[in-house]
Amino acid sequence: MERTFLAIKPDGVQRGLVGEIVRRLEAKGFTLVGLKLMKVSRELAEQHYDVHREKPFFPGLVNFITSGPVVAMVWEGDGVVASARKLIGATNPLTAEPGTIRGDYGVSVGRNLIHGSDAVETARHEVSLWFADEELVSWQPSLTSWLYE
Ligand code: DAT
Ligand code: MG
Repeated sequence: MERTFLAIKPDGVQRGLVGEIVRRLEAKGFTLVGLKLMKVSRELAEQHYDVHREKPFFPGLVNFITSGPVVAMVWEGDGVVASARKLIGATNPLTAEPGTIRGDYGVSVGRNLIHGSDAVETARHEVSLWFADEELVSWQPSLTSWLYE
């Protein structure tokens, strides 16, 4: 089963949106297999955002993600990587569609509430960067037969 890495950023935690964001993913039918609240180290932040290292917004991005607690999560489900990106919405909350997390709750690209892996390969890398194997729980929700044909 496909897995993706999602992280509620410090703005989402400070604004009390953890429950709402988790609720949306649960309600969609995805399965939570890993969850932890953490203060992100500068080293982890820089590794996580390595592809953006040369961008002008990189220092601000690293400062922001290390500025307060983050909720790191792994979610599982058929097609969860692309689908979670759709639930999250476009990078800039001002242009993100209403109905998406960023579209409903954000107004600025530097405060866009949540990270989601952008591809299956990236997800594999990010899950292993943020979680040890023993922190992930494989389980079969009893609802499965009502979610999948
Ligand atoms: P996404 O988070 O939608 O995958 P991304 O990978 O292009 O977007 O960028 C990573 C994060 O960097 C993004 O969530 C917010 C920040 N960011 C991106 N573009 C930015 C910009 N032009 N100015 C400020 N921050 C930006
Ligand atoms: Mg990205």
